[in-house]
Amino acid sequence: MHLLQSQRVRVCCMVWLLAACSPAADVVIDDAWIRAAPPGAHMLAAYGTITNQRGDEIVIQGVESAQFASVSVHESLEINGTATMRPAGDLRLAPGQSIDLRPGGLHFMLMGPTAEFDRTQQATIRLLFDDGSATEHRFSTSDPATPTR
Ligand SMILES: [Cu+2]
Repeated sequence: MHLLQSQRVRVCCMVWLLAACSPAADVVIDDAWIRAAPPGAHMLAAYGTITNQRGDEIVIQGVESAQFASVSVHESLEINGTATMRPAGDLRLAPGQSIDLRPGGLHFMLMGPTAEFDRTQQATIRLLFDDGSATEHRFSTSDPATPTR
């Protein structure tokens, strides 16, 4: 009896852990890239297509990376002919929805590399959701001279 009970507890824990981990596999960023910047650059921008493959809405409330002092979601816009950007706030994605982060629009602003960030490097960026979960995504650096970008 005692053994059975402890086994049941363990199974419950595993199910709970799996449930807590599930968002990781269900939020994907395709074509994740960082625009290459000159050595010593203080700010870099990351782009890609975020897709919510979960059955529920997701709300991205924050973004972070151990490789940068701060990461935020920005939106580029033009005001009176001047290019500027502002914080974009929370990103909400309905089930199945994708949003594009691309030059001239939404982007992740990477500020203050914690170590020299060169043009061959990759960055790991974490998305933080309103339910307390997080997903990790790899971004490769791409030279702006690349024709497709
Ligand atoms: Cu920005």
